[in-house]
Amino acid sequence: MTEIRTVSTTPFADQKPGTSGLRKKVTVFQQPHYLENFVQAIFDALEGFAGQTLVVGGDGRYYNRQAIQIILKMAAANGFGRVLVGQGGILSTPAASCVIRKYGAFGGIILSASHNPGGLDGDFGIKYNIGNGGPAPEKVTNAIYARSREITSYQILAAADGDLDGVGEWRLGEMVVQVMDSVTDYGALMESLFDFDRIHHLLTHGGFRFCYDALHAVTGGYGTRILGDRLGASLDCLQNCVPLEDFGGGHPDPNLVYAHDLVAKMLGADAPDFGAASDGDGDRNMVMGQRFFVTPSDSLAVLAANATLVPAYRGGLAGVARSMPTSGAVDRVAARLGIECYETPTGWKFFGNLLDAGKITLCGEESFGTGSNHVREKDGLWAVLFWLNILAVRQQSVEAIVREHWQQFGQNYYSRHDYEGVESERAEMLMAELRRQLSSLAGRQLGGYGIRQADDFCYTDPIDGSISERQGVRLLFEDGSRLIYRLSGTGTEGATLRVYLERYEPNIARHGLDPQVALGDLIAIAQEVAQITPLTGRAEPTVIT
Ligand code: VG1
Ligand code: CO
Repeated sequence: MTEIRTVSTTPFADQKPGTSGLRKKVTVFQQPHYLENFVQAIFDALEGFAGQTLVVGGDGRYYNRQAIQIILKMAAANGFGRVLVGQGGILSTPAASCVIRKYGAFGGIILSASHNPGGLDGDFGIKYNIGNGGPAPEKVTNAIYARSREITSYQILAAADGDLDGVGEWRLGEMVVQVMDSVTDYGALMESLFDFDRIHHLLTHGGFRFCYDALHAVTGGYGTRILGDRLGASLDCLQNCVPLEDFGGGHPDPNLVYAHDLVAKMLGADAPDFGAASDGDGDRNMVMGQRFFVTPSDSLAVLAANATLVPAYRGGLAGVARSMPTSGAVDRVAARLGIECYETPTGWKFFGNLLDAGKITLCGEESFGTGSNHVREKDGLWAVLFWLNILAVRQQSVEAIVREHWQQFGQNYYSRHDYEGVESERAEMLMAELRRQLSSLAGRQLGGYGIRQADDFCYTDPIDGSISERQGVRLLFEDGSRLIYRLSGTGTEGATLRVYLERYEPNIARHGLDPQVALGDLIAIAQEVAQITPLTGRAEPTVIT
């Protein structure tokens, strides 16, 4: 007989989910009852899951396996009927979303701190996704947080750990645990969207050279199986594709700073034609051509403009959406196509309603996230396949495609400056000071730029009417340029100030400059208005993307 134990506990005050779930140091999660409290708070915030299916998987980082064993026993004790878990505890974030949808699960628990470093000294994270496969909306995360503040006990089955490594089924009390191959369902979904024959031909004929870097994170297995085994990419195209619990000591964040091996290769003399990387949990992507970087905002716009070249989107797009700080490049494509473009707060959870209602087909964020209605998460490998499909059809270089795009639509120069690890109080003070100035900023001239509007972004969900306030301070200039300030909701140490800069350039003769030069005036204004150096003590950003 397996016994359900009710364990007494006391609340932790810091279990408020951020932009994408609860993220903390591994050592915080390892405290007695810490993970259990949060998982019980999730279950307590939900209704009607008795006998239903839960999906569980993670990015394979340190503590993934231990956490999954705990979650399985708690799911059994709380009355779930079945848990689908990825083999070895592995499911990329988009694969988890795919599995939740495909099998009509009640929801899913995804274990990931995404692009944050892993290992004993690194970060861990957990988030809940609802039955549409997407991150829980704010009303659910708020309920989970509220519950975590008053929790007094949790329920867990007294049972031995089970086998996560063999595909198959076993029982935990009344509940069935089904260990499933981590790649099969997701791979089949990709094959249903893209022209795999054409991509296979591109990768195996005509000397096209390609490099995919999994940064030793979760997409190692997905890349090897889908790009390698299925699409014929040779092994030397697949770099850092062995997933490691600590990501090999690296920072699994696909950008110009952290994806250094790939970037060096793509900027080198003998660069491949196409390079791409994904992050810790497989939902982000970076795309590069030969000695050419594609900004994520441009990537979204190029995918939207070329969508009908891909089987899944041949019939056209219902609409598109981007997060507020993402550049307006995709807005111009939407205007040309005569479709709606929605502007949402930062974080994928805000796209879910628009996707469910069929208002949008593609969406994306400046933070290397792009996705579509095929799942309810952003999807790194999907974006790579989308680009490969376009390249296979157009038979042009990445640079030629992007430059042609700028000729047609103009170029939205864009950059994000991050100030990481700032003392929280100083960062809060900086934001408070900016908010205090808002009313006096509108109408002012700063270094030749007139401010048309200054506000704190507030979003009303067009589907359910829910309101999300204080989503970022915006300075909108007369010429369409924008400056945005917000604090990160995914960090685990101090605060990260993000400054987003954008300027539109219609003149072809001025395209393709170094964005830091093209945005020079705005960068100076951004530092001046927010008093970044005096208030944070930082002369320079830590990461520029
Ligand atoms: C960051 C990004 C945001 C993204 C979020 C989760 O959030 O800016 O666009 O949705 O990470 O991505 P923040 O609050 O730190 O700016 V992931 O790949 O970490 O799940
Ligand atoms: Co991620």
